[in-house]
Amino acid sequence: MEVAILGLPNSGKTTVFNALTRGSAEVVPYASGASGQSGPNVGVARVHDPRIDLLVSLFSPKRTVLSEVTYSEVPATPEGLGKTQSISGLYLNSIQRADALLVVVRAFENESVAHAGDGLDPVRDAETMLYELAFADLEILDRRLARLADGLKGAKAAERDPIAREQALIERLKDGLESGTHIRDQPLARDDAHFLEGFQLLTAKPLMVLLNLGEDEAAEGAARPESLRPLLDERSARCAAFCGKLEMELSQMEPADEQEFRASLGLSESGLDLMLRMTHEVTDVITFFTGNTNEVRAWAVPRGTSAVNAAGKIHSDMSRGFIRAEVVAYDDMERCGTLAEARRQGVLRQEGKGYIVKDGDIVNILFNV
Ligand SMILES: Nc1nc2c(ncn2[C@@H]2O[C@H](COP(=O)(O)OP(=O)(O)OP(=O)(O)O)[C@@H](O)[C@H]2O)c(=O)[nH]1
Ligand SMILES: [Mg+2]
Repeated sequence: MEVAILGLPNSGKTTVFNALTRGSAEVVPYASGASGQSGPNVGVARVHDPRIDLLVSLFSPKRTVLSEVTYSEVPATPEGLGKTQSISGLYLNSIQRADALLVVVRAFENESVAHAGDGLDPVRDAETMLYELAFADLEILDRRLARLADGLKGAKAAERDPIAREQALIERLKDGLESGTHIRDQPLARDDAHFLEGFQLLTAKPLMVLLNLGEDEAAEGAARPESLRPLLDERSARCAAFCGKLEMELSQMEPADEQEFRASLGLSESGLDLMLRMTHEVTDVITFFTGNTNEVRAWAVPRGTSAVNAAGKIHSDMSRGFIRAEVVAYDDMERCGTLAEARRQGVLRQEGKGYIVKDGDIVNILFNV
């Protein structure tokens, strides 16, 4: 799972990136118009799903492996942003690869850090970024239209129909984008949606917006996304708020100190946990678990994944030689306490290839190669 972090210059992208990855990428306020960063920052966050503790107590494994989310910070080019040229070339590719987008919006006052626009205005900045994403897609679609027009020139009669259909689809998507409707929010037939996946359009991706609050507002986190409601309500984007700078400092402390400090500030959930939860929600990912005395592990897969595909995620041999899956729901396992008891109570189920894995399932794949 990969999330691209983007936003206007000095919105706090690197700060948030560090908070999420416990990283130490250089945080530099740009003043002269040149971002200090030369390429994307890439780092990994581990998803601390508390349910894994139950498996650890069941199996006492040699090691415990959590699922991961990769965050990459996409640098902004100050001269381009807001002028529809920002997302292009090299950076476009790294955003296109991502499974979801996280737009960081500046909501902190800091006189020593230059503003991308004219003074502090999170709603304006969020809107700018939404337009930037739409413009990037318009460019992708225009390039495709030009290719289709070329293709039409030499096309035989039988080839004309599909080309014309695609042209009509793209024109319709463009109309929507031009009036500010992201592709994610445009009605699409299932076939069309599937066809469009190959284009890796930015506004088709799940979107999260993070208000980067000032230190003095950190405790108001939960209430602040309200200000973005009018902008995001009809846009199926998720919004959260925290103070990136504080979260970055907290993430670099020893866990015990971090907890104590967090409590003293009146902060509950960490910024990292909040973002990971939101990332799983917008990408519609579920977590299943595997366990034995060697390793306990959490796996993130798209909702709707079948048992045989889940097995393939663990190892290709397991899907090739799949016999069946033994499955216990997390709640049943918690209640029963041991696998033997789960078996006795009949909640350890035998499932076939087509079983749709549920969030929290504890899965043991039986296979033969
Ligand atoms: N007071 C305050 N300052 C912050 C906060 N978040 C970021 N900053 C400061 O803003 C400046 C820019 O932060 P970065 O995280 O480098 O911003 P960026 O979006 O990565 O910037 P570019 O990559 O240069 O576009 C730094 O000096 C940060 O310390 C915050 O929550 N509060
Ligand atoms: Mg940066």
